Amino acid sequence: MQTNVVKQLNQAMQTVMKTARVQVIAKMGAHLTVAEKTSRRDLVTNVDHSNEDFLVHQIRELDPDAHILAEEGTGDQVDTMAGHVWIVDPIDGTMNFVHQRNHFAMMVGLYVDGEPTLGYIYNVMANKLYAGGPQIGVTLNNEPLVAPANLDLSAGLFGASAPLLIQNRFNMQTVVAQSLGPRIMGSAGIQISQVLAGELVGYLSYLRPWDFAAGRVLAESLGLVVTRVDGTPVDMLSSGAVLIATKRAQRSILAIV
Ligand code: 2AM
Ligand code: CA
Ligand code: CA
Ligand code: CA
Repeated sequence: MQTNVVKQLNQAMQTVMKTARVQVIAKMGAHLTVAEKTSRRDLVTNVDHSNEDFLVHQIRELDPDAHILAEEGTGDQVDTMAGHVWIVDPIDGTMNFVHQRNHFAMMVGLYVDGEPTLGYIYNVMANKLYAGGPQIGVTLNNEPLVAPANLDLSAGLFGASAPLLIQNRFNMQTVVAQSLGPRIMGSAGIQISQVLAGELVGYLSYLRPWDFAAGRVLAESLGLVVTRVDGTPVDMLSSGAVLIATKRAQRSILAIV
């Protein structure tokens, strides 16, 4: 896409995200309807649905011919990355949203013929909007975000996922032991944004496409690496363990997992 088109789309999407934030905060104050999806730890609320409806509708207005992959099913059946594909997670960290009314994010990523193009991670209650892409750079609340220092695993905090750490999948306890310590937030979006900000040297979790679509765009734009645990490339149509890290931390982590 031409850079000026990307810039226009970016401005429009930032406005959409800010509107969505205001709506979500308003609805969060009222009664939530909470349902279990696959287990008592896998929740969906009326606000996940209403925010997804809103985001999908707004994206259709901005980019009518695009395909949209959205977690709660409002979008399209997407089985190819050809053309424009938007990937939407309306509330990331639904468990936090329900039990803490805090520490959740909304995320949107745009891929054009499979190429990471635009990404948005909005930490709603902290009011931190990470936005941008490889052509236009990354901003935090409209200020340019500097690429994080290329710290090794031993020099930083590591973003863990509770199930992987408890079960020691991918040797995660050793990974954590070599870092300065584990941090667990319960929101992939927030933990990825902490890698973007240089607060974590890496994050490893089992993720679905909407959990890391936005984060991948933003991370790669900042010189961070996003791969499977064996170092192979990710693709946006499959689920699995994903590592987002500095280049140095990634090398150390791949040698452990
Ligand atoms: P979600 O809130 O959008 O479902 C911690 O639960 C993190 O892992 C959240 O970012 C959550 O996203 C994500 N996640 C992915 N798959 C999940 C699952 N099956 N159950 C709970 N959380 C899941
Ligand atoms: Ca979910
Ligand atoms: Ca999610
Ligand atoms: Ca979600």
